[in-house]
Amino acid sequence: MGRFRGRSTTVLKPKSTHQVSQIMKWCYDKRIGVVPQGGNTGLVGGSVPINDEVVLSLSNMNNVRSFDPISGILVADAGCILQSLTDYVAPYNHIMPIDLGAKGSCQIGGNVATNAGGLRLLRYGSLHGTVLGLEVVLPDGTILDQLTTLRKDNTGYDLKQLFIGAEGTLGVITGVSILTPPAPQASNNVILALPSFNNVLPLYQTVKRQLSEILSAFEFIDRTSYDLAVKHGQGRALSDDEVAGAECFVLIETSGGRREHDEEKLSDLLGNLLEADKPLVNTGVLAQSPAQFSSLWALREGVTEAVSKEGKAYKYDISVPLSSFKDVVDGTREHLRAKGLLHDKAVKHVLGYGHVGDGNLHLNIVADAYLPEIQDALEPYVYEVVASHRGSVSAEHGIGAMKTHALHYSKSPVSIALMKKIKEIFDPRGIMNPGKVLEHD
Ligand code: FAD
Ligand code: S2G
Ligand code: ZN
Repeated sequence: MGRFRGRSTTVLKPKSTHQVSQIMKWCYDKRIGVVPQGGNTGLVGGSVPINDEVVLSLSNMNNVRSFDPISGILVADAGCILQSLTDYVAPYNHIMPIDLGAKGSCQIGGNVATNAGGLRLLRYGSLHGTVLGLEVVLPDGTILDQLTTLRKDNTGYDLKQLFIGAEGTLGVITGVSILTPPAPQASNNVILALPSFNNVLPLYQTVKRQLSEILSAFEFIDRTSYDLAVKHGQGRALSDDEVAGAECFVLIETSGGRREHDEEKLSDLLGNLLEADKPLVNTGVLAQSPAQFSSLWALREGVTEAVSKEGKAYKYDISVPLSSFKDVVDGTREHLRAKGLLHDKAVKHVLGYGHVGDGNLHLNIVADAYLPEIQDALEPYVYEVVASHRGSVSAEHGIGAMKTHALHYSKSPVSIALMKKIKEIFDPRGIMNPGKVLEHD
């Protein structure tokens, strides 16, 4: 995403696990740094060399190894693009347990390496639960074959969990075994315009209660996010007067077993919301067709692209209590205003959107240009705000190169020391994605 540039001289694109093993053996012996690269959609600089490390791209390892339509267990090369796997399992009436705006480019190996969250985590959980096994090439070239398709295997330490979210710092993921859920018989979505952010929490409680098992996504975008998405052609879900007076928006998705049943539940919900004495929402648009279903999602998924078209983005992917989402966005805006940085030649917008059910806020600051005074105003300010809420400085995008200095805001010295011991065990020569996740002593 623009901010991170490397100077690598060599990109290797192996076609097999054996070739990855050969490459790692060579680089281990020669003490050459290696950066595993998937779709390069990461947002914290994890897939970009810091110096002249070799880039090891998994793009040429993109075959499905097996799929069991009964269990839904898929075994695929790490370089398979998420959208390709989604298309592969669809005819079998299965879906991938993960969905994110980068699905057209990101690879399942990169998703696992970053423990990507995304739009379906609320319903299908994290990759720590859906990944059944991994094949990993260790820094010295050893192939660790844990590519089990067993649902249960309680035999010793669950080593695969270490590589989920390790961001390529412990080994190269070459194969993934993942449980894909059955495709819902019926999916629907609705976008709701809220007069006040304060209504999001009570709305979330109402929606969880009324939709219960069919609720599969509950996404939030503030007014600035919505306006930028519309400005940059990411869809126009609501008319101007439907948008008037809206402070923020919520996108709800349902995925269930019977369309009539789900639609009845959704219509009842919408009716109750709009007829309440003190309505939590101004209005809502229920998707009436697959095209409209997609366009509602496009608006939410398109915020990232709209932000990058609007200017230079400072992105903070944080976990904080839902009740503080708005305060964190407004507080950051006021902090920048107090520093005299809120004007067209510096910071143009401060906006927030994200995955409500996961307590994950994407705080984005859009500037005219990357300026040291903006960076200095934002850090450590944002990280201290997150720490004051006992939140996480990285909810789903990882640490990469961008946040190594901020890890201590969310992990204790004891935790960081143990992580360094684990890194030492797997990568004693420090060739695996050097400079990412953990700071050098
Ligand atoms: P890359 O960017 O290539 O690499 C990411 C990290 O993983 C690097 O550290 C790299 O070294 C390592 N890596 C990659 N492949 C391997 C491998 N095979 N073995 C070992 N290490 C490897 N993220 C979310 O969590 N949720 C979202 O909702 C979300 N939405 C996004 C929307 C857009 C439009 C964009 C651009 C990004 C979004 N992201 C999101 C961030 C990004 O898409 C994810 O982090 C994704 O999982 C990265 O996958 P990738 O294949 O592009 O990995
Ligand atoms: C999302 C995408 C990246 C960003 O849209 O859920 O994870 O911060 C984000 O724009
Ligand atoms: Zn996200």
